[in-house]
Amino acid sequence: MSLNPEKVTVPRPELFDFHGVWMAPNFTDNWENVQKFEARPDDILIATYPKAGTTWVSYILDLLYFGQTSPERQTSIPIYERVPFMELFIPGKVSGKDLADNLPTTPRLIKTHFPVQFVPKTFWEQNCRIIYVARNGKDNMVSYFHFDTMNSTQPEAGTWNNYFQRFIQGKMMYGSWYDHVRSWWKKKETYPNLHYMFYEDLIEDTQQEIDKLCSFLGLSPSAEITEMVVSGVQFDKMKNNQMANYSNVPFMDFNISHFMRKGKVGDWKNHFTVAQNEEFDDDYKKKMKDSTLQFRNEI
Ligand code: PPS
Repeated sequence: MSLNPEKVTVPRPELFDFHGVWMAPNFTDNWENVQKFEARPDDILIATYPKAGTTWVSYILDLLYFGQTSPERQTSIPIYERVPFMELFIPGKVSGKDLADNLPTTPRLIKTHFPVQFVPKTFWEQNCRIIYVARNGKDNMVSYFHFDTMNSTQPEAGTWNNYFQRFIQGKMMYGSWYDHVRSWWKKKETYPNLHYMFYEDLIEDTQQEIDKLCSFLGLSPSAEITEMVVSGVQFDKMKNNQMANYSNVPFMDFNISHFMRKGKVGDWKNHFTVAQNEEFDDDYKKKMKDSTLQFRNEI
């Protein structure tokens, strides 16, 4: 039985060079409006390269802010409506920007995959808090590959070998992972309201990462609430939670792969050949040599 029975397959988009970043129309067609987004000082932007843990952190924030005050939200509003995807523009659907504009909550939680240079300027002007989540490149690539196989709004994934090369070349939707994680990391030097966190740390010690998030956000939840959040965002809970697992999104074919797929660090070992691993490591050293950013490919 299909988990998302009203599945719709749309023609796969082609990537094109958009201000120096590989993108596709669903994320650029509303560019002018998105750039004019009017951020409020209490807006919180969750920024990631795709497949780095966006949904996980979005759900953590949603529970921290609204888990107690709006319990009905937990059973009736999918995460992608609670935390709109700012630049998403699918003809015939409400745009991410409009959803974000009309969010009734305070704060408004907003998702983006934009590289740092694409973020609308009001977020900086309003000194909004921004949370960036990064994931090690190997697992990020594997997760993205499976996502592209099952999501017809993404470019065709093709073979794993081909995908591996494309990732290294940065010819992915939202461009180079290397540029993305590095330039957001650099931004931290000049923009203190940016909390940079890692998927691997969240896996290793979810509670500790939530504590750090709370301290960044100026929240002091009771031990009971923290426990409720930690338990509510465990992988299996989210995988079985229809409001968090994307099972009602028509463009995703769960017969191919699930959105909540494995949720692990080190799954790349089941995909990378020895030669690919060497190639990745050699190339990584060159590309990342000037950055102080450190990733863990295993924990
Ligand atoms: S997206 O489409 O860019 O918004 O995807 P994103 O949410 O950033 O990333 C999806 C990957 O995150 C994993 N995930 C989790 N891992 C552990 N615990 C929890 N709670 C969790 N929630 C989401 C999800 O399974 C995807 O990773 P993979 O490796 O494909 O399983």
